[in-house]
Amino acid sequence: MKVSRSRALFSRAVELLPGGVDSPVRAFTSVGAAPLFIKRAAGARLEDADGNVFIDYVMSWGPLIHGHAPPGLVKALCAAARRGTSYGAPCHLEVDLGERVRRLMPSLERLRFVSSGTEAAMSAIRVARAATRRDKIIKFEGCYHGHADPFLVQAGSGALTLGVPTSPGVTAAAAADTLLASYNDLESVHRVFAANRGRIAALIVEPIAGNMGVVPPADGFLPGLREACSTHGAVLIFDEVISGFRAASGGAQGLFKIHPDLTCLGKIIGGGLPVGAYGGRTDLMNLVSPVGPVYQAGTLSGNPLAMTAGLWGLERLTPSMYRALAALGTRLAAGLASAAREARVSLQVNAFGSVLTPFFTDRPVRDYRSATRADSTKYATFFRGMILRGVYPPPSQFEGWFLSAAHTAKDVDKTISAARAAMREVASAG
Ligand code: HOZ
Repeated sequence: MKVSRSRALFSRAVELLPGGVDSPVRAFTSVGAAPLFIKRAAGARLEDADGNVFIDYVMSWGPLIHGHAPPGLVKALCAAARRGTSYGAPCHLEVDLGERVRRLMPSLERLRFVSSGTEAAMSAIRVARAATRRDKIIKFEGCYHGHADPFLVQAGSGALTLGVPTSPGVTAAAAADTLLASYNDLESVHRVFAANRGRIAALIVEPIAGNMGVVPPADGFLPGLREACSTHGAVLIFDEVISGFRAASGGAQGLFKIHPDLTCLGKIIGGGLPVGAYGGRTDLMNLVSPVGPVYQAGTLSGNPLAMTAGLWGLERLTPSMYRALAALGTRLAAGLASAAREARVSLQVNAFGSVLTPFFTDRPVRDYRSATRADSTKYATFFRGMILRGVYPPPSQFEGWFLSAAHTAKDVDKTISAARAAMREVASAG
């Protein structure tokens, strides 16, 4: 495989950007490779600077449920750009997209658009603290809610991948206000509430964990969280940055029929452009400036291009599309599992609709501890084997693989053939 152009770009990039990248997992550090620089993408395919073409399973980490650069979206964006790229003033697109989000997720009675999931989560926490006049929050080990200080304590995603789940630079005071519980373990939640009576402002959770790899909620876990928050007067925040409009058109909250007090959204509501949103109960959201005193603002919030892309994408979510995506997810999960069995490699595939993670471990993965038992070295060998065969999986054991409406059964079957060969390499590497 030719990589000279990517290598040359990477040499320039490392002299400029920390690690040569603008977001850590992309550096391929944990998979023992150098990053490929992408030149273009269309449908389910990525093409790198050297002209290598890959079936993409990163899909910009989730938002591209319709695939890369669908022609209709590109047309809508060009038309929107001709009308201006940023106003710093309200526009009808924010209202249109907001109404559509609320129709799909009625718990968002009021919402505010921001530019990333990180902003959404840190703003939601601020609102919860203001509403309850309490400081502490509960988060789960291995869940990731962006990179604001309160969340970089036992965090998932890149922080977990690179072995710094608790980041230096987070003050002791910020870390002390973040209390940890174990995902899928209601007892651990009850213990934290009991030990901190009257001091917990909010509990934030990925209702389907996606940042320690995919870990679905156990039966009763989400209803148990709802009940615990109501009992203790804490705000229940669902971080649906990954699960929102992925798990189902109403997100995980629609699927599991749980009504959170606040929800964080990102990625997919911008259809591949930078967007986030937080929203929920009217009484809570009315604390946000200018109605209330909780300050939060942003020049690019409600940006017309991002709103256009979000609307285009959400308007095209149909039940038949979710059925087709789930069928592809099942096909891929089964194919990866059987490739591993044939090569006698231990593998657990956790899947949820169109998102999945193959964990290199022989035991079920249901929380942070079991996720981190997975063998990242084996994943790295597998990853490199897949890249060499024209498949681009996430460059980390602890992330989700994302399918899109642009992937076909043929793409999935090609991926499974590549996985058979890559699994044999994993087996022979020992
Ligand atoms: N933290 C993101 C995945 N969960 C990765 C972001 C990126 O590198 O683009």
